[in-house]
This record gives sequence, C-alpha cells and structure tokens, in this order.
Amino acid sequence: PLLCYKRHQLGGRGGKKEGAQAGEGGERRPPSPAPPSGQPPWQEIRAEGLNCDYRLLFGKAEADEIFQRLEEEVEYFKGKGREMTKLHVFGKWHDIPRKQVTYGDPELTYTYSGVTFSPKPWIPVLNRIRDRIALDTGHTFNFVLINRYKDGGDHIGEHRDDERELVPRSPIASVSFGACRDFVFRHCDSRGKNATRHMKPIKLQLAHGSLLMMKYPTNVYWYHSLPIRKRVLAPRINLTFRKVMTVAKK
Ligand SMILES: O=C(O)CCC(=O)C(=O)O
Repeated sequence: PLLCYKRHQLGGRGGKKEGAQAGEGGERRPPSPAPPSGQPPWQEIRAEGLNCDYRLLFGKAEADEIFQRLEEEVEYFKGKGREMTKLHVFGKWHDIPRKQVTYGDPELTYTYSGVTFSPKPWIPVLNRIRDRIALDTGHTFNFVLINRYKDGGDHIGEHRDDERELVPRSPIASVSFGACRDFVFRHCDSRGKNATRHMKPIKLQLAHGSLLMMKYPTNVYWYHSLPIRKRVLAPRINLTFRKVMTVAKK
C-alpha cells in the first residue's frame, strides 16, 4: 500500500512524514543523514539496474507558488503544425493524453516522432527550478520537457527516455507539482507476453514539490509510466530536466 501524505497534496495542510513512498519491488534504504541546510533527506530507491534518489525539493508554500506561476507562464504546444501533440501508434495518429512543451538552450535541437524541433527559450520560473536542482545536486541541465496532466485521466504510457539525444550517463531530474500521482517503473525483462523473468514493478508516488533523480543506468533497464488514476481530479505538472547533446550545426 502506498500513501501520499496530505502535506504533499495540493491544498494539503501539513503532515508529519516526508519523502518517497517506494512501493512493491523497490528497496528503500534508510535515508542518508539530513543535509546541513535542514532540507529533507534523500531517499535512495534501488533495485537491479535501478538507481534513483527522491526528496522534497520545495516546501508547500513555495511549491504552491511555483505551480501557480507554471500555470500562468508555460505555453504548451497547441497542435498546430507538427508539434508534439500527436502520437503514432499502430499506423494511426492520436492526440497525446496530456499537454506537452519543451524549453531549453537556443542551440539545441531534439527529435520527436522523426521530426526535429527547437525548444522554446527559458523563462524565469523554469530557470529558478533548474538552478535549484543544480544547487542541490551539482548537476546542470540544458533542456526541460514539461508534461501537464489535467486530471487522473491524463497519463503517459510505458517508455524509456531516448538516450541517443542525452549526454551519456547523465541523470534526468524529474520535478512534480500539483496532484500526487502514482509513477511506475517496470524492468525491460518483465514486460508483457514476452517477459523472460518476473520482477516486481516499482511503484512510487511523486508528491507536490518533489524531485526524483533518475540516474544511470535506470533508463537502460527500466521503463516508466504515469498510469491513469480516475480518482485524481486535480492537475499535475511534471518537468524532466535533461542534458541533451549539443550537435554542431552545419
Ligand atoms: O509525469 C511524469 O512523472 C513522467 C514524465 C515522463 O515519463 C517523461 O518525461 O519521460
């Protein structure tokens, strides 16, 4: 059973426990000693080939404020032209079940469904989150993918993030605001009918203001998804900060 403590939910009013609720399949090590800054400790989530750290990055008041600013300032792709609003599945195009947009350094390009895009230029609220992650983790990022889920009907299917575009072995920093949602990792050997072994999925709950650091080699062996949760009525915004390779332009 997984708990999502009230303190982390949008509009929640303070609970006593902090941190990730690593569920079935995941080893949840005792938290490392609290950092001197008084920040909540990191929780290490480990399994074979899975290497993640989780903690609350923003307190409730700051997370509420950032969520509000993201709602006001982030401009999602609208589905005009060839932006990332459609998915090609079994020969048919579908609208993606969420809103998406990318921001990043001006010289970057990335490819989605075979089409090359440039990210939108950074805006102050995104700089603020990116710089806070850098301060806390020592990792810098040049690109962010933002997903907005209007309620529990919006979701993202099982996938791995495309490593060809990422700096090899660089971590992905996933920051969440708004509704607390389940997040599931599944090992590549234990997916679907062709599974070659049974490994339990690892289920987390990503709280309001939280940071999940997905470190090498997690993305090599483990797929991740944000499943439908019909009982969730509130919106959620997730930002995955990445280090995308810069390719010399011709
Ligand atoms: O919304 C989330 O937590 C997951 C987003 C995701 O899977 C991705 O950006 O690749």
